[in-house]
Amino acid sequence: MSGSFPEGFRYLPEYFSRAQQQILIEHVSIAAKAAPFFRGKMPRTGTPLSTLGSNFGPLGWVAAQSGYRYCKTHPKTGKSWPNMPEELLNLWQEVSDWLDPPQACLINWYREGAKLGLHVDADEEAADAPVVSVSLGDQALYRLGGPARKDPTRSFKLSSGDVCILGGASRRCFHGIDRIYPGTSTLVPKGGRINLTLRVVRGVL
Ligand code: MD6
Ligand code: FE
Repeated sequence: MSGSFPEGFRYLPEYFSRAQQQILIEHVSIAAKAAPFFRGKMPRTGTPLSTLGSNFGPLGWVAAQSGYRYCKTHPKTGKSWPNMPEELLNLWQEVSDWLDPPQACLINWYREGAKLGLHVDADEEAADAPVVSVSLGDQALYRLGGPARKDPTRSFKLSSGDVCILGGASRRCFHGIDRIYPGTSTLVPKGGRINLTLRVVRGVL
């Protein structure tokens, strides 16, 4: 790694112990029974995403051909998303500087070959609230750039238990996952990598 991180970006390697990671994965496994992983689609083109998604919390992020949006219910079951685990609410309190709790936690599952193109998280009305991200399972190659797509990027590996925070100016920086490294962790029962992203979506009414 070289150069500096954008203002407001924080990387906390090995934030969670193996035992804590196991508790988080157990929450994901239980949630996936009530709110099964589903494959989202790209807006307009309808191209399937290479990741599978589900959510915890009052709102869930859904990728559909009609657009990206936050929904109170699972698109297939029509039921509310499983409750946000206490451990994730605690994480938010510990590492974010934001008073309101997160409303959504996207659960993204990367199996072999899955990736996530360079993007900015821009579907939240609360555009200044930080996004807190937890990596579980296989290692991933993370790419972080600047506010313009053409800005130079830097790449580094994220490992199970790592936490990163996109706050301040970094909240509007491009980032993505170029690849995962299959078989580098035994944490996820069916293999792969799970990423949890905690977000405040909108002001509380
Ligand atoms: C991932 N992360 O780690 C993808 N977004 O699988 C993200 O897209 C992300 O790490 C917003 C804030 C932090 C992130
Ligand atoms: Fe993102």
